[in-house]
Amino acid sequence: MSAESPNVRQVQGYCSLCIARCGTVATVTDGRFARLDPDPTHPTGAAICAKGRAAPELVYHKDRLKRPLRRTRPKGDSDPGWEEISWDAAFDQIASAMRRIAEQHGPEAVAFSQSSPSTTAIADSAAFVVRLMNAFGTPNMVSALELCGWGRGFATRYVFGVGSVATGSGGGAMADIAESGCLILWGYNPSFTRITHATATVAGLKRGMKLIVIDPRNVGLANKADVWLRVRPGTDGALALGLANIMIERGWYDEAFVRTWSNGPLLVRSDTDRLLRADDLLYGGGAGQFVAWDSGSSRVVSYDAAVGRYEGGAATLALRGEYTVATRDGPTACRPVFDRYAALCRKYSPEIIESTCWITRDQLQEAARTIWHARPVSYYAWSGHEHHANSTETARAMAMLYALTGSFDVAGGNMLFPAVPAGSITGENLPAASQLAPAVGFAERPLGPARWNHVAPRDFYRAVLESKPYPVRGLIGFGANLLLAHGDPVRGRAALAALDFYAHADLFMTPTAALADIVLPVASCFERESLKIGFEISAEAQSHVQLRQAIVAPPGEARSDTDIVLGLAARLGLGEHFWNGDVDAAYRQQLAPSGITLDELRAHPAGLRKPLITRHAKHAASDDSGNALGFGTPSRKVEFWSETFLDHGYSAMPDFVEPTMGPIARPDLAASFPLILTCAKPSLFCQTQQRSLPSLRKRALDPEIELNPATASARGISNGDWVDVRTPAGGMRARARFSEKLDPRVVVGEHGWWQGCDELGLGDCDPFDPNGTNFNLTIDANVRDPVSGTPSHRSNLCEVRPVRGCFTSAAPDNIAE
Ligand SMILES: Nc1nc2c(c(=O)[nH]1)N[C@H]1C(S)=C(S)[C@@H](COP(=O)(O)OP(=O)(O)OC[C@H]3O[C@@H](n4cnc5c(=O)[nH]c(N)nc54)[C@H](O)[C@@H]3O)O[C@H]1N2
Ligand SMILES: Nc1nc2c(c(=O)[nH]1)N[C@H]1C(S)=C(S)[C@@H](COP(=O)(O)OP(=O)(O)OC[C@H]3O[C@@H](n4cnc5c(=O)[nH]c(N)nc54)[C@H](O)[C@@H]3O)O[C@H]1N2
Ligand code: SF4
Ligand SMILES: [Mo]
Repeated sequence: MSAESPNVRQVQGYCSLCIARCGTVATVTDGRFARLDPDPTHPTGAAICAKGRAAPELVYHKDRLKRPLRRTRPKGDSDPGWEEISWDAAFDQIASAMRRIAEQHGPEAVAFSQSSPSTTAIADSAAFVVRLMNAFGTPNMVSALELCGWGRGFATRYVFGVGSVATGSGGGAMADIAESGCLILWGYNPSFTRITHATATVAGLKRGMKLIVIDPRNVGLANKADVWLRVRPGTDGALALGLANIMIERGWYDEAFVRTWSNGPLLVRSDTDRLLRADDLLYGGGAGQFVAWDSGSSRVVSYDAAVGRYEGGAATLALRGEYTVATRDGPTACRPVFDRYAALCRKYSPEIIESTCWITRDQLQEAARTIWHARPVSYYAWSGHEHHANSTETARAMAMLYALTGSFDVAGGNMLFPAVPAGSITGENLPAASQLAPAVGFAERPLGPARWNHVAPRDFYRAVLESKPYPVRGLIGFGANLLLAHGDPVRGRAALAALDFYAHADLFMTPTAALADIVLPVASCFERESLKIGFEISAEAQSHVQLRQAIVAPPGEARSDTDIVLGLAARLGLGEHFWNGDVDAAYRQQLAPSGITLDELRAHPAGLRKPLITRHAKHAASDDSGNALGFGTPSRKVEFWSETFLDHGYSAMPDFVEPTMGPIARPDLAASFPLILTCAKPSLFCQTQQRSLPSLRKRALDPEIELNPATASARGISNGDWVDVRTPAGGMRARARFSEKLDPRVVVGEHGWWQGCDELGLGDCDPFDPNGTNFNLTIDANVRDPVSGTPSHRSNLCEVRPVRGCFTSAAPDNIAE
C-alpha cells in the first residue's frame, strides 16, 4: 500500500471475479474504492476487463445484502417477510437445523452448494467449505461440475490419469502457450472468458504460433486463426476421432510416445473384447499382468502394470495388426489397443466428418496437418465441449487425439506446471471424513462427478423430492445460483421449497437465495483478504504467492465466506478443527511447506515469488524403485482403452454419440424445430451475475440470440427484433443479432438473464416464465451424459420466430401477440 496523497491510496491485488484472476491496482480515494486498473508487474496483470473496471459499482451497489435475514413467512408466499437478525442468531439457527437433520437422517442429508470458482471468488474459501463438509460428515456438494470442469479436468483423467486440461482451481495440465508451436482453442473463447489466455495467445501469434479455433462462431481470436473449424454443435467427439483418423493414416503421430507411454500395445481379445491377461495364456503368467505382441521376437510379452514394465523393452512392440495367441481357450485372435483405436477412428472418414460435423475435407486435412507439423501442440477445451450430453466421450476422444501428438508435459504442450508446495486444509483426515456416505448420484454414475463428491443439481432435486437414493433435507449454499444456471428451474424451485432448511450466502438476493430460510450477506472479493498460491497459466505465474488485501470494508455486516465457515463451525462445536476461528493459523498451515511466511506476505501486498524448477515429461522420471512414474491410470499408461469403463458397462473407447436432441437423432422433430440451439458466454457478465451494474448493462440491455441473416430473413426477423426461441422442452425470448459467419442452421443464445438494473429502468425477469429470458428453460434436463450426468445445454433442436409487438426486459409482460 503506497500513500500518494493523504486521500488517495493504491492497493495491489488481484481481481477474483472470474477465473482470469487478473493482477490489479485499486485506487482508494477518500476511503472510497474509486477504480481498478491492471498491475503490469503481476504475472496475470497485463489487462483487465469491463467487469473488473466496474468493480466499484459492484462494491457499492444498493442491492448488496448487508445483514443476515430470516424468512418469517412460508415459502409459497410472495412476500418472504425477511427480518434482519444478528450473526449469532443466524449461526444458532443454522447449526441447530443442521444438527436436527443429521440426527434424523444422517449428516449426508445436509448438502452444501457452491458456485463455480471460474465465475466467482469462491475459490478464496472453497477449501474451508470442503473442510466443513468433512468435519460435519456430508459428501454432498451440489455444484456445476458436470457442466464445468468435468470434461477437461475429470473425464480426461480416465485417459491421462490427471486432467489433461486444467480445471478452474488449478488441477491438471495447462496449455504452455508461451512455447507452443500450435494452440487449439476448442470450444473456448478466452477473449471473453479468460483474458490472460487471450493475451498469451496474441503474443504467441506474434512470434508465429499457429492457432486452430474450433467453434460454431467466428468469435474472439477465430478471425486470427490459421484454421477455424465451424463445427456443428455437439459433434466435437466425432471431429476428434476424424482428425485422429487422418493423423494415423498419414503416420502423423508420435509412435514412440504411443508405444512407450500409452496402453496402445496391449492386446485386446477379439472374442471377449477385453484386454488379454497373462493368466489367460496357455502357459500362464503373472496375475494382474497384461500382454503385448513383440514384433522383434514374434511372441507375446507380458506387461506388469504395477511397475509399468514390459518383460523386455517396449522398443519393438506391435501397435497394429492381428495376432493369434495360444490361450487357455485355444488360439485366440487379438489386436493391439492402438489397432482397435485406429479402427474406431477409421469410421470417421473425411466424408463422415463432412456430413456429421459440417467441416470440409480440406479444412479437416489442414487442421490435422497443422497439428502435426507445428508441434509442440497445446490445447484448451472448455464449455463448447463440456455442455453436451456426450461430453465424457468427447473429452476422452480429444485427450486421445492429443496423446497422438506426444506433446503432453513437454515445453509448449499441455504441461503439469510446477507448484509452490502448500499444505492442504480440506480436512480429509478429520474423523467424520472417513465415514462419508456415497454422494448422491454415485450409485447411478459411479465414474462421474459423484465419485469426487460433486452432486449434479438434477440429482439433488430428486434426493430432496423423492428421497432417492436417500433423503436430503438441508442445504447450505455458498453462491450457487442453481435455479438460473441449470435446467428445469421449476423442479429446482419445488426442491428448494421442500427442504426442511436452507441457508444461503451471497452478495445479492438471487431467485435461488430467495427460497432460503436464512440469507447471509457475503463480502465481495474486494472487501476481504484471501491467500492464493500460484496463478496457474504459466510456470512464472505458478510461482506467484499473494495475500490479497481488503480494499475497503464490506457493506453493513457482510462477511467473507471463510469467516462464515469458521463461525458456523464454532457453533457446531467443531471449532477445534477450525483453528478455533483463527484464519491466520489456517493460512500458516497452508504456507508452511512453501517457506514463505504470512508476515512476509502481509508486508508485500503485491505478492512474492517462490522460484520453481520446471521439469518436463515427468512420467519418464523414476520412482524410488527405479520404475518410470508413468501416468496415474490403472495401466500406468495413457489409456486409449479403459477397462475401468468396461467394468462399469461403458465402452472402452470413446465412440461418438449423436446429440440426442439433434437433427440426425430426431428427424421427426426437425420439421417443427429445424435449427440447432447452442449458447456462449458474454464478455460483459459472468454467468447469471452483474446485470444490475449500469456501466455494463447499458452496453448489453437484453439477452441476444445470434443467427445468420438468411435464417432471419426467411422468418421475417430483422436485426434487433425480439424473437421467440422454442425447443421441444420449452422456450425463451431474446433479441436477434445477425452474424454473417454463423451456419444458417445454427443459432446461439446466452443464459443468465434475470436481474434488473434500476438505474436503467430495467426490472427483474421471471426465471420461470416460458416467454421470459431464461435460456435454461429451453433445456431438457432429462437428457444426460451416461457417465457424468451432464445435460445438453448446447445442441438442442429449436425454432425461432419473430415476436410481434413490444417486448423489453423493462416490461416483460408487455407483449402483444
Ligand atoms: N445455458 C447455459 N447454462 C449454463 C452455462 C452456459 O454457458 N449456458 N454455464 C454453466 C457453467 S460453465 C457454470 S460454471 C454454471 C455457473 O453456475 P454458478 O456457479 O451458480 O454461477 P452463477 O450463476 O454465476 O452464480 C454465482 C452466484 O454466486 C454469487 N457470488 C459471487 N461471488 C461470490 C462469493 O465470493 N461468495 C458467495 N457466497 N457468493 C458469490 C453470485 O452473486 C451468484 O449469485 O452455470 C452453468 N450454466
Ligand atoms: N466474461 C465471462 N467470463 C467468464 C465466464 C462468464 O460467464 N463470462 N464464466 C467463467 C466460467 S464458469 C467458464 S466455464 C468459462 C467458460 O469459458 P468458455 O468456454 O470460453 O465459455 P463459452 O463462451 O460458454 O464457450 C466457448 C465457446 O464455445 C462455443 N460453442 C458452443 N457450442 C459449441 C460446440 O458444440 N462445440 C464447440 N467446439 N464450441 C461450441 C461458443 O460459441 C463459445 O464461443 O468462462 C469463465 N469466464
Ligand atoms: S477478466 Fe475481468 S472479471 Fe476476470 S479477473 Fe480479470 S478483471 Fe476480473
Ligand atoms: Mo463454468
